Amino acid sequence: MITTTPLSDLTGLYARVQQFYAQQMHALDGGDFAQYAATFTPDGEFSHTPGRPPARTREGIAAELHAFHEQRFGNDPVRRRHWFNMIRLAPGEDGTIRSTFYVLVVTSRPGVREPEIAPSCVVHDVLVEEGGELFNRSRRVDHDYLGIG
Ligand code: SDN
Repeated sequence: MITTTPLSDLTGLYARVQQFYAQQMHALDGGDFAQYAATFTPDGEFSHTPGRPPARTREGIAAELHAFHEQRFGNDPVRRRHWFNMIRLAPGEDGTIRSTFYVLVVTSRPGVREPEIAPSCVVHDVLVEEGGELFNRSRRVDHDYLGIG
């Protein structure tokens, strides 16, 4: 069964979450890993690829992203864009917000017109509001091609 929170209760939060995600992913796709990590709580946890240990704390998350990009792409001049869609919010009794959504990662290279579209993922976020701002307490990325999620 599909249950929905009344739209009037969700519209403001939905717009805020979308704006939060846009700022967060512009930071990531722009290569500013420290700014991306700062969108997590100080003790935040981030798992983006099954098999890699989850990164913890802002310093740990930024370091993991530097290491991953270095290992995966080295000097390959890729432009990556993470496209979020189908965001489903479930505000909890405890004040946290569970957010589940789809992601396609689009990778382009200079001079190559057709981008690569992979992986296709489902992301499970726990968001919290602190001092009027949203933060990720955790993020787990499941990859469709691995049959998880
Ligand atoms: O931050 C994300 C990510 C992400 O950082 C990813 C990374 O590589 C670094 C939010 C939502 C989704 C993602 C998905 C990925 C994919 C992952 C692995 C890959 O590109 O192969």
